[in-house]
Amino acid sequence: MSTRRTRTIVAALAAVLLAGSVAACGNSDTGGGDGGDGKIVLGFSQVGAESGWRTANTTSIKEAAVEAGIELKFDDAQQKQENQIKAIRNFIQQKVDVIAFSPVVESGWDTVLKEAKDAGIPVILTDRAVDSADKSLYKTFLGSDFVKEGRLAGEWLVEQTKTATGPVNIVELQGTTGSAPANDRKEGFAAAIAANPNLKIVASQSGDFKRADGKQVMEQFLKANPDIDVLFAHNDDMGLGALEAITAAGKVPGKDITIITIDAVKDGMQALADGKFNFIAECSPLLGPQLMELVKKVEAGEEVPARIETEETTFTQEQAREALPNRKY
Ligand code: GYE
Repeated sequence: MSTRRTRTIVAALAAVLLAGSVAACGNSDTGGGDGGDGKIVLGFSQVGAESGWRTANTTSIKEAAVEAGIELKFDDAQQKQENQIKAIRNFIQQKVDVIAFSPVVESGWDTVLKEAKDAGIPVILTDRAVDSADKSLYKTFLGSDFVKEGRLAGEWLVEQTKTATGPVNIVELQGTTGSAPANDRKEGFAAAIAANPNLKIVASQSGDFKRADGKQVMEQFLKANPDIDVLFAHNDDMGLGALEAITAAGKVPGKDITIITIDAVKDGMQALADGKFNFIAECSPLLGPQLMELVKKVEAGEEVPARIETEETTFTQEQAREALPNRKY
């Protein structure tokens, strides 16, 4: 092979390699537009892994991203707002195409959301809302109506206790302090039970949506209040934790104490079918497929509705027994 020809091949190879590295560098710089293979890049900041609901929600989002051909950058904030803000700033720096997140608490998002807006990256809220007055900071909010869930729980109790002649003592296990579902479920429940003056909330405290905390707070409730008729827990997990405290106190859950929860994850539905819980207002964690649809639309610059509500139902013990065999999460 002549030296000249060798030199030409080497030069051609070098050009190809150079072009390749420029393209690669362009990808990591821009990140956005595509993940190097034409894919939309979605940065998702998850609340944490505090409950069965959250685990099912994470699975739904990861599976739906694969299904939709969307490259997912997933971050678990371990229930800390500062971690979520950090994750969102990272996504902005990486120039992802779309940012979605489930805000752990409602307030304190304006600054970071403005940063995303200034960077031209659309934001989608999933599951939980923010209380920002400026609605232009996000494209849409996909999730449940938490006030309605609390109301449905309260209305069921009002119906069950309509013949009660004396006071009905209720204890409430609230979700994470400052979170939309805790604020809204409390509000909806309180509004509904106001229909019957016999219904009284005698203690209300946060169990942070976690099983261990639900157990611990219920122990305190039981010590301080000898006469508890009803437990309203803002999610199944706290209710499940409370079951242990109730049993340990020598009471029969579902009989001595009526238990109402929200979510309807498998373990909760099992407790309901077993007669340990009495009523669950459903909150669906399966938001993944709808989220991916929205990601595609906002990335393409299409208009999307400002609010998309999840469809949900409620379960009595009998309905739980029927639904349980087909329950996916
Ligand atoms: O009810 C609870 C979870 O934000 C709807 O968060 C969600 C709530 C859900 O930890 O179990």
